[in-house]
Amino acid sequence: MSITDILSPSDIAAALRDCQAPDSFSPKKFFQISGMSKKSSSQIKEIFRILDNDQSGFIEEDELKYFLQRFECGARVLTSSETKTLLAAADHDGDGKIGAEEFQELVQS
Ligand SMILES: [Ca+2]
Repeated sequence: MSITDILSPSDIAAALRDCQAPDSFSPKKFFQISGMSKKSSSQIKEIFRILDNDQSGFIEEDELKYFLQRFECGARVLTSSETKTLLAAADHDGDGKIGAEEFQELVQS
């Protein structure tokens, strides 16, 4: 499964263009522009599996750094403040990582 099986390449490109400048990444905007917020729960779970690079069942802080590169390999890495903001937005149980359900809530909120 590749991310472009779920999202259109032009929507991904538009979402990445919107956050090209360091510290301009907004999770909510990114999920809207990329089309993710309109996907079904099972499609969002597939995206989660792609973002969970080591298949641990969670997206950890070190994986969040490379979040944009899972959408397009030439994209930039997230800054440490963007990583922390994204983690804080999703991590409701405070375990320092994002589970599949937390990710789905974040994307669909
Ligand atoms: Ca992981």
